[in-house]
Amino acid sequence: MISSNINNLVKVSLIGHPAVGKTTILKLLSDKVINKIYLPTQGFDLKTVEFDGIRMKIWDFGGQKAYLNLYLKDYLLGSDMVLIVTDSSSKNVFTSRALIDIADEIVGKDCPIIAIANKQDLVKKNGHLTVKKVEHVLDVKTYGLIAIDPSEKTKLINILRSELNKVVMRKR
Ligand SMILES: Nc1nc2c(ncn2[C@@H]2O[C@H](COP(=O)(O)OP(=O)(O)OP(=O)(O)O)[C@@H](O)[C@H]2O)c(=O)[nH]1
Ligand SMILES: [Mg+2]
Repeated sequence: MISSNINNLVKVSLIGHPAVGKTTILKLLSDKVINKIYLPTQGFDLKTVEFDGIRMKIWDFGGQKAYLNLYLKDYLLGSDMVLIVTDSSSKNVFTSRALIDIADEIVGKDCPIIAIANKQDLVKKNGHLTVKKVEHVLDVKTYGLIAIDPSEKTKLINILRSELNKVVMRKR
């Protein structure tokens, strides 16, 4: 566990194709009520969240092709952790695999790339993939999430906490 008097600042980058739930994940961390209206992120958004003495700057990058093609490298440089978000539909999971390969080349081996299999509420309803299947396709550590459900906030914080503890220990 990290001592609270250490001023740890980490850059966490959220990437993924449009409408997979990146901005909703940011809302889950910082808003009391989660607005479900889809407003595509233009460029990027940035929020600072703090727990356990770790200050996380969370960068939420718009998933539209124009942003990914032109700015992904600039955006990802300096990341301490990348969260690749998928909506768990098979089409999106398969196209996300390529995004992981691109990110991997940009950030290097000291920056973990973790996947979020979001929209797990749609597994039964719409035939979306289970966490296990998403992890099998993406071949990176994968956590399931329902970002529109405020009760999942603790789960998300625990995911970030356990992954970031490893990052901060390594940075020391
Ligand atoms: N059913 C379901 N819908 C979700 C979930 N998470 C997000 N959504 C919805 O998916 C839509 C898109 O969410 P956003 O968070 O705006 O998507 P984004 O990845 O930021 O999209 P861009 O900014 O275009 O890259 C919104 O209508 C959300 O309410 C989830 O876990 N389950
Ligand atoms: Mg967004």
